Amino acid sequence: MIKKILIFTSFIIIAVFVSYIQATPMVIDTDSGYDDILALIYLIKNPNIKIKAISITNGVTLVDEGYVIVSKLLTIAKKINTPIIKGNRLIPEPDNYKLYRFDNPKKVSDSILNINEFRAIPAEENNQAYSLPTIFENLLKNDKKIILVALGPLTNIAELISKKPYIKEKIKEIWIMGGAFNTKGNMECFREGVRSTTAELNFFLDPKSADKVISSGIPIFLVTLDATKKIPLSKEKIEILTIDTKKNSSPLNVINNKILKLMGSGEGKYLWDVITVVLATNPRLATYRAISAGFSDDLNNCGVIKIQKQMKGSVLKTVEKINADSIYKTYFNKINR
Ligand SMILES: [Ca+2]
Repeated sequence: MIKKILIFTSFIIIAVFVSYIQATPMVIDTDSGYDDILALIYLIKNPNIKIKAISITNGVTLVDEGYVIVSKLLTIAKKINTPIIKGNRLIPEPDNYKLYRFDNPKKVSDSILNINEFRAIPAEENNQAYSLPTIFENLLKNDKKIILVALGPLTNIAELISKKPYIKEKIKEIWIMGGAFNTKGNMECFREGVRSTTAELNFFLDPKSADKVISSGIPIFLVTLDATKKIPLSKEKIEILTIDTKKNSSPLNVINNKILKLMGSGEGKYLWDVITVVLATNPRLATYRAISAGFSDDLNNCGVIKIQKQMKGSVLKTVEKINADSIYKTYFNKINR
């Protein structure tokens, strides 16, 4: 009997060890919106992913608000050792930026993330020496390349590449939620008398950084609005993704359900960042098209990207066909555990 237990225990140790060494190292940059939180829950619960750091960018929420949200989420998930980096606050704010702050960060941090009165880790308790360049400096010491996932405006990542260009070699690929090609954007922009509805929010908020990143030469997968619009968030989908907390009442599941309820279904509702992280961890759930893309010459043109005939930036891969049911199923299976 003892022998059997020993053999069984050895198997478990080996299995845990193998899954640990095979886990893909990932750094996440987020603007801490509703769908960002769901995407983080999915990655936290994914045993194939080792989150090396989370950096916070200005976007649908601001850096300081986002820091509270992410630090509370990590505390609830018992992952307090994951470095959280407060990113650059100096986003070049468009005139109408405030109009596009859809989410309600205070409601999220004060209510939804207050399960059992978990508190945010105050800034001084977390290691303020963290920065994206120092995190990558440390990661350079290991052989394995990092997958970078960008779920908000690309301010932090552009800064990282500019400050430490040699770090590019450490990045296997970047999965970016951003941009729109052949579809209407998700915001309206008025600049110099020109009205545009073609821009996507993340690129619109910091087009110069987006341009820098997609021209960086790092392999990039772009999950544009063209792709995410293929998977609208319907009432039925919300029901499918809602976890039966009577059977599985982990705090992250409760948060998943509350965020989905808060987001609601209907026109303009999508799980942009969830789709991005599910694909980043399961690229086979979509097909891709290699393109050459760049920004229109006028970077103030609301962050509109164009497919170019001439090779300007990196060769990017954009999502073409996407399997909606598999995306949702994969998300649900990973978090319902
Ligand atoms: Ca986001």
